[in-house]
Amino acid sequence: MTEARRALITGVTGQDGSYMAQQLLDKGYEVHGLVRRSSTFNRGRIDHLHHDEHLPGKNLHLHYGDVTDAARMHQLVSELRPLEVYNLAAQSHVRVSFDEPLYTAGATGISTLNLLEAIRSVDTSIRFYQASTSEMFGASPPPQNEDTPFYPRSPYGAAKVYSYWITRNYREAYDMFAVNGQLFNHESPRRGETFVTRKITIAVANIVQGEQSELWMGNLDAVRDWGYAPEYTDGMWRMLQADVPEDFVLATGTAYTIRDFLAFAFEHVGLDWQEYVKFDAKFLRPTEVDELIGDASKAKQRLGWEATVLPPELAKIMVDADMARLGGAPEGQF
Ligand code: NAP
Ligand code: F7E
Repeated sequence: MTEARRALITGVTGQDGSYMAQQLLDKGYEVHGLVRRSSTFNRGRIDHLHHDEHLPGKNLHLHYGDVTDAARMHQLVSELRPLEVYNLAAQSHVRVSFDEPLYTAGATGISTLNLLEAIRSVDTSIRFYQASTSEMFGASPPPQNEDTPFYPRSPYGAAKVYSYWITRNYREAYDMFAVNGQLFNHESPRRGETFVTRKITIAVANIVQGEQSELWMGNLDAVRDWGYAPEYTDGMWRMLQADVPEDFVLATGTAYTIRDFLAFAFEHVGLDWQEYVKFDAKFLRPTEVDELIGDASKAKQRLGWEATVLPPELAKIMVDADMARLGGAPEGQF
């Protein structure tokens, strides 16, 4: 019997980490995930994958750790010797990064170096995926692709630019298979509840149930390119299977405003969003990213990757899941 391929995922408890773990397990990988110790359990998105690692066929193993802890990253890479590392951990909320810029610089920026240094000293053949983002393009006009200059508009975007360049530098300096996925917004029923799409779909479900009557929001004019998260984690995996290490944009190429997404979500249950949505300036950002529209033609050509779920359908998937949750459906279903 051949040995299972081993992968390490940081951020395994997050939206993308949970889909990545699920997909790698389905491919027969032995999956190791990094989890943060917290006083309450933070594993709702992976519980269905993890019930008991002593059971046969359960191949997900969790390890306590924090990506800001260089010694722990070195120890884990050295003990596990994974074939692939997916670095998905980050303080990922743009608005929050204005409140906690220094923390974000460490958790979203410098921490990437901890993993790259661990790989450099343990085994440079370990393949490394860095979760880069369209937020790095910021104010650069669309459509944005791999050649678009960076112009970050938040401490989060600036921290991710550092991670992008240090990943490229290690690829060039040490001949490592270290790549950046420059991913545009991707959403799902597992999306964090304070990101705009999920905030909207939870509100729709609550309103239908009579548990909410108003939805307070910020800038509704921003344009985003929203895709479906499980398709994007598949794209990450494809990047690490390529013959040569390269950076790729993943996006749908579609452009909708927050207003459009509100309309998709509310109309799905026969409601008019304008009757519920109110403005609260606390949801504005000191500097906004006005328009992100990705051009993923390189990923289509070289990886055979293409987004198929587009925002109108995505909104329906998310509203249906939040309605089912309120009706008592188990988390693992989504
Ligand atoms: P997410 O749901 O916010 O998940 C972030 C994960 O990182 C969680 O598992 C979190 O753990 C973990 N984490 C945070 N700080 C950590 C630390 N110091 N040490 C260890 N773990 C830590 O984010 P996501 O949407 O899945 O995104 C995954 C990655 O892609 C992130 O790096 C994000 O910045 C990037 N990205 C996301 C998008 C998008 O649209 N979703 C687009 C481009 C790039 P807890 O569960 O304990 O909080
Ligand atoms: O905001 C506007 C807000 O927080 C989208 C992260 O995954 O994608 C994400 O970053 C837009 C912004 O995502 C509210 O001003 C209006 O223009 O859902 P978001 P984001 O900032 O685009 C990128 C690619 C990442 O890498 C990040 O990790 O929606 N907006 N009203 C609002 N946003 C929020 N959160 N809440 C509101 O009430």
